[in-house]
Amino acid sequence: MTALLTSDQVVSYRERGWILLDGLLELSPDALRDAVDEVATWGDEGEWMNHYEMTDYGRQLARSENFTPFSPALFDLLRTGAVARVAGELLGEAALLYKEKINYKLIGGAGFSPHQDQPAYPYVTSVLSVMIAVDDSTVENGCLFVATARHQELLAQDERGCLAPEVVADLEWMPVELRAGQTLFFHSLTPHRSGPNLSTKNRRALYPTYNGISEGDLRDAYYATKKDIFAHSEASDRVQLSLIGDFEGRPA
Ligand SMILES: O=C(O)CCC(=O)C(=O)O
Repeated sequence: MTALLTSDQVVSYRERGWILLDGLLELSPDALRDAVDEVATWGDEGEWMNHYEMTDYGRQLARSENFTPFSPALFDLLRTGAVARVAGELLGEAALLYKEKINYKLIGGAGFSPHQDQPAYPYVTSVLSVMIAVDDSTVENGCLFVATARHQELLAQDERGCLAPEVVADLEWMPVELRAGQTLFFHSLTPHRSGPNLSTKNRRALYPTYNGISEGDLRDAYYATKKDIFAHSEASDRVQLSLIGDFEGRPA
């Protein structure tokens, strides 16, 4: 199979810790929006997981995850399509889907504290995060900010598993705006954060995470662990979406 990335693109990713790609998806932006809108209508009775947040506009859906077994369009997009192939080229071996989520960030939705993803991913070391923009993602509606070329090590953390304040102050943060249908691949140690959605439109994004095939198929183990931890977690001032406390949303 011919490579989808040039060797310059792979080198750039390895140096910078992220790469933005255009024109990769098999689905048009409209078809992508339809598939994500459908997941949002499923309700809470099922094997997928939905999480809610309180906003100034009321209780809103913040995240859905574990949906690819029930959405043929998103299964193909995330498991068998070009996104997984590029993830494999960046990991240096075939990529398996470790987990998948939709961050809805509807109008008034909260942002994410500065963090690295790796501490939220038990079991895997060779792992890659991806953001697929469902809506245009801008500074106003809460796009990602990243720190370039800072993915060589796990940086100091606070008690939530996010980056320690002195680390955050030391990093150079750069906004990465995406148009709907564009794809951002970033290393699991690339520091990133995002603000709230202060615009008048929703900012939905899909986030598949891949691990290298040499570490095995760990998706079921990840969701079993997550459901168990969430079933026993205590109430907090923030909604728990992840195995670290990166989400700044209020409990609903
Ligand atoms: O969707 C966003 O704004 C940021 C998401 C993020 O950093 C995460 O889910 O780990």
